Amino acid sequence: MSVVGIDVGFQNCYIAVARSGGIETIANEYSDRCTPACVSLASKNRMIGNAAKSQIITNFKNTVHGFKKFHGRAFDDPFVQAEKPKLPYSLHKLDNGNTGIKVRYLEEDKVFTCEQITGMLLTKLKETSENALKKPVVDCVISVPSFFTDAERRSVFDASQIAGLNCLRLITDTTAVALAYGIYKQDLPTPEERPRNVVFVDMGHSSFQVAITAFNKGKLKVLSTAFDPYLGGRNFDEALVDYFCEEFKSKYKLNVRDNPRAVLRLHQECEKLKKLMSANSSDLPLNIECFMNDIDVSSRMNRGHFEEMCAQYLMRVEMPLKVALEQSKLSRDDIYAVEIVGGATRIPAIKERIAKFFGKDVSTTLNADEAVARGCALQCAILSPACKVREFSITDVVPFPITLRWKSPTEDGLGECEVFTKMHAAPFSKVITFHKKEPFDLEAFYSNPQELPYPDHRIGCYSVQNVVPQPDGDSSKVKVKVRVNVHGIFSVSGASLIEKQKGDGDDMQIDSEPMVQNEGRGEEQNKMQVDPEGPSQQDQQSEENSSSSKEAAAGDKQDPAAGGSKPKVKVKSIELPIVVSNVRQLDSEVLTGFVEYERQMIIQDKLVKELNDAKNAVEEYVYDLRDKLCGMYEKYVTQDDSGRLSLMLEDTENWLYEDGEDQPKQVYEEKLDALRRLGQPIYDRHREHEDRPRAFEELGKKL
Ligand code: ATP
Ligand code: K
Ligand code: MG
Repeated sequence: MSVVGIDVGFQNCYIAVARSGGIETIANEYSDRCTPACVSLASKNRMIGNAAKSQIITNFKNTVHGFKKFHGRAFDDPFVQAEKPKLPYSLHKLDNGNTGIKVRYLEEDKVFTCEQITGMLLTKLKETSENALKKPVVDCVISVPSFFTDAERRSVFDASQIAGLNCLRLITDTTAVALAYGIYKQDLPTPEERPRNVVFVDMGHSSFQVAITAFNKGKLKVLSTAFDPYLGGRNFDEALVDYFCEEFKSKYKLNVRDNPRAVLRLHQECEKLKKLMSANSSDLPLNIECFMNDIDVSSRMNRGHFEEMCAQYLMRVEMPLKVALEQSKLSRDDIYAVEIVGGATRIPAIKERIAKFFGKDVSTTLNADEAVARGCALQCAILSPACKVREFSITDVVPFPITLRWKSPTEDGLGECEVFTKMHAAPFSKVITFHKKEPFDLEAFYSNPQELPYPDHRIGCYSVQNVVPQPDGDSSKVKVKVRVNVHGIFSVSGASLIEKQKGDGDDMQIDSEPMVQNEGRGEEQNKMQVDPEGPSQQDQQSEENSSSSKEAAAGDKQDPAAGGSKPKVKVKSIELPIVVSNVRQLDSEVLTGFVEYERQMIIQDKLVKELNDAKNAVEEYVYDLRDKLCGMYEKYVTQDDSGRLSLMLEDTENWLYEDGEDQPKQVYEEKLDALRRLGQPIYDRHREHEDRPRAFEELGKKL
């Protein structure tokens, strides 16, 4: 069982693994712990991560980056439409209306879904972790932004499946950070004491997230989350790019925007400049040689000017902090520390604004780049039965309230109820009881479309089938279980028809059960009862722990709304089928097809790699032997042989650049064998000569 945590960033991905007792962030084959979220498609293979990033400018039409926010989004989505003109690659409307990415791959025009592109990235991250752990990796935990809606989360989850991963949890970025912060803290207040409240702020390349979390020994509870999904480091890069585009227009008469390559280069330089300005407040140069039309461009920028230019973005830092604090119902004095992570929090003006709002210095206890991945790995360790970690319970929140609306064809039982309020604890299950004589439909949607950073507030439709009246013609009691699961995804997860009980009269009531995770082995349930229509949505906790029979528990439970006076009745419950529709997720056949296609692409990449390795081996041998023929092998080969061999090496070298440029692997292997047959005797003679004195020496010692 693998224990792997993956932070899939808009720009940068990190992997942490559990190894030899600790959590470690691991490096890829470039000795880089950061793997760029970048995929480049080519005529024979794909390049992913660092190799893809180096193609951004040369192969810009087929090098995909900045795709994280296309997850679960329609092509016509206003966000997608706003991004489209800024992208060097093409977007394409898929048959189902989703956003596709159009590239040239294997000499063909090809449209990939966002799930497939992220699937490719995850394949790379999976391989990197397999190389580090030296065993297959399947189980993992992946981070998502707190503001991701159901559609986006499902899409990321599908991507993980395409890559052959078993994602145990999609965890919120800031929750992962909170876990990485809290789990090692020895001095947290006991459960009876007042919790320690810590603010976590993460500004990455594309978004800004805030979470306020309460810690006690062995547990963390997220009190509130808030965000600006469209504020991140890239806004600051773009401000610089805009500025220099204008400047170069007047200074050099260059229309930079017309030249995608130039824009991409300018972007890279502006990002470097931005980072330099974080450490340096003096005037800094920007120079790009042969920028466009053979013109070298240069300019200058300083922090003060940069901050002026970015005032509109800096202004937006405060709002999510304010919202998070209000939602948490804490005051500034209740805050123990403000921990910042994410690359863009290194911008001094951002740090200052955060510190100013909370009236205290920000802390950088955690590694700003790796904390999310480390938290993911810790969560994965907690969820893995095979892994021993300190017990730590995590309670997250529902970022957007969810409402359920119900209707039946003939009965007039139309109604709705907010089943998950804003900042409700998650994961969480609730049981809702209906009284129905016929099948009925449930529609789930986010309660407040205007606050949703997503254009469609609908979550899905669920038809509860096979509902029939009781033998005496009365309504049947139908219990429907709804939940926000460990991934933060809503579902109607079950329905059952309960035999009639005397005294039922209410239209609907909700019983709720929070799920208390226990190292991932089954879900222990604390029964709670909530009356949704009651004035106070009070959670009455009855200390009943049952990890096994939910059905019996549900049946045995007294009707909370009907007063406690009725006798308990043993009842029978019948599972009802639910037909799910309008949920934004890949069809299972489509997903299966993508899984298979990803496997083929992996094989193709492997073949290309083996071919390249075989070709490189020939080239290396040529250079190596040529060097040695005039060096250490000189004494062990006749002049004639050496001359003949040199000629052959030269022929081979030329061949590699001409006819031998593009040959099957076997041809290179045969070529290498032929060369080795000639080189080996020389090598052997040299070796023998080297070994002889040593053998004598050994013999001498013994005598
Ligand atoms: P997201 O969280 O939005 O998905 P991400 O996780 O890929 O994105 P990070 O890796 O946290 O983002 O941060 C990347 C951003 O931080 C980039 O915009 C980068 O330019 C910026 N950044 C990194 N170092 C610095 C620095 N020293 N000064 C200013 N900005 C920086
Ligand atoms: K990241
Ligand atoms: Mg991030």
